[in-house]
Amino acid sequence: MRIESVDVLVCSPGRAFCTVRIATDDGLVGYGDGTLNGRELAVASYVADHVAPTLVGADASRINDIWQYCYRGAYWRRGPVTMSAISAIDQALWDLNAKALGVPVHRLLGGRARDFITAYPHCTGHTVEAALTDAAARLAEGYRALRVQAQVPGVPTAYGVARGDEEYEPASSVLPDVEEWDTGAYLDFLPELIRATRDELGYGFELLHDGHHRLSPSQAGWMGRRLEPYRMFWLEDPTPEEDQRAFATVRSLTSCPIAVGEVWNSVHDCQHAITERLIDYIRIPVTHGGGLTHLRQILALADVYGIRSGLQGASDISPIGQAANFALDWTIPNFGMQEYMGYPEDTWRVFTPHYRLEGGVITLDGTPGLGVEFDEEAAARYPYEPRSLPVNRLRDGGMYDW
Ligand code: CS2
Ligand code: MG
Repeated sequence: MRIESVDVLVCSPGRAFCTVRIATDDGLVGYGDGTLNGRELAVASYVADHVAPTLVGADASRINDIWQYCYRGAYWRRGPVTMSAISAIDQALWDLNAKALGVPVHRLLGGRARDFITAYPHCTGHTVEAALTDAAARLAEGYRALRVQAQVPGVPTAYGVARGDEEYEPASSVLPDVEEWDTGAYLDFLPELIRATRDELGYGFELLHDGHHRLSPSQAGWMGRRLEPYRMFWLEDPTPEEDQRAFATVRSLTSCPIAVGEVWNSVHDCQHAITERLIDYIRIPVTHGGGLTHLRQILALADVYGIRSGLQGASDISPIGQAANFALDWTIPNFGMQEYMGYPEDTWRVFTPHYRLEGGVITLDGTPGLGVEFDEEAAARYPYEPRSLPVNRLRDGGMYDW
């Protein structure tokens, strides 16, 4: 099981994905997801130009050693590009090793700790009414947890809300779109949206909302207090994530549960937030968090502090990365919730999943490996199309967090 090749395949079936393939001299192949939305080629270059040549000839069964070689062996550590690159390699190795043994990856992680994985979708609309219609339709499909977002009155384009009638996709233009942000309008609006959701649809489901890094700690505390009567499952990213200590202020002001982590990449990004119990859910996806090998460690630390998982599952995590999330969701003791945003139709012409999402729950069928097939010929029919995430400016033109 010597590594013969490490290749990167970047394609755009409906949206861009960066996939790493590792092949061994005995004919085994494993795939991993290294998609970093809008920065796909940076990860591709990191893997292809800097790491792939160093792994040829390595024993593919030594996942732990290869992880340490890629992380500890590099002087320049951490960060989204590096950790997504390491993740893609790590996922490909878990996939390959599980295929070699003829078992799903979760069996290598000790087996299932639950019968199904609870998933939440995105419910959204240009008005409160439209968002609630969407939410009601998802409840009718069987979902028992919903993320609800809607257009903020007075803010022309909002995070989580599509521009026209098409599905929402944040990276939708070649150069970054400039969006406009108004914190006051959001502070006025969100408690109304959440109140209307509970008034209209009741309390028989878990309710989530993503603030997308846009409040100060005191504003977040103010907001959390206003949401307390509506029993939120979580308020996500109330403040920018890089300031771990800011969550102490949010915590001191509200009992609303807080979910954070989709832009963290390493245990060192969240060590303080975890050990000081500043958050309730940790959202680092396998794809951006150094792979199964590293995220497992982060989730084990979180468990010691009573923090549960809420792994990011936006459309920019490929179906392979999602399956890697599920391998952990199945096996950890501290599972909380799994995001499942969904994919454009064309994505399914390249990726064939063996997981099922029905009635708001995810199940797997026992296929060896991560359980997602990647069709390289089909991928070649969808050449890479670069897309950027938007940027945010305030009304006065000053830059703001997106
Ligand atoms: C989001 C993402 O999934 C989420 O909660 O915050 O949609 C995020 O905006 C994208 O992953 C950015 O690429
Ligand atoms: Mg988010």
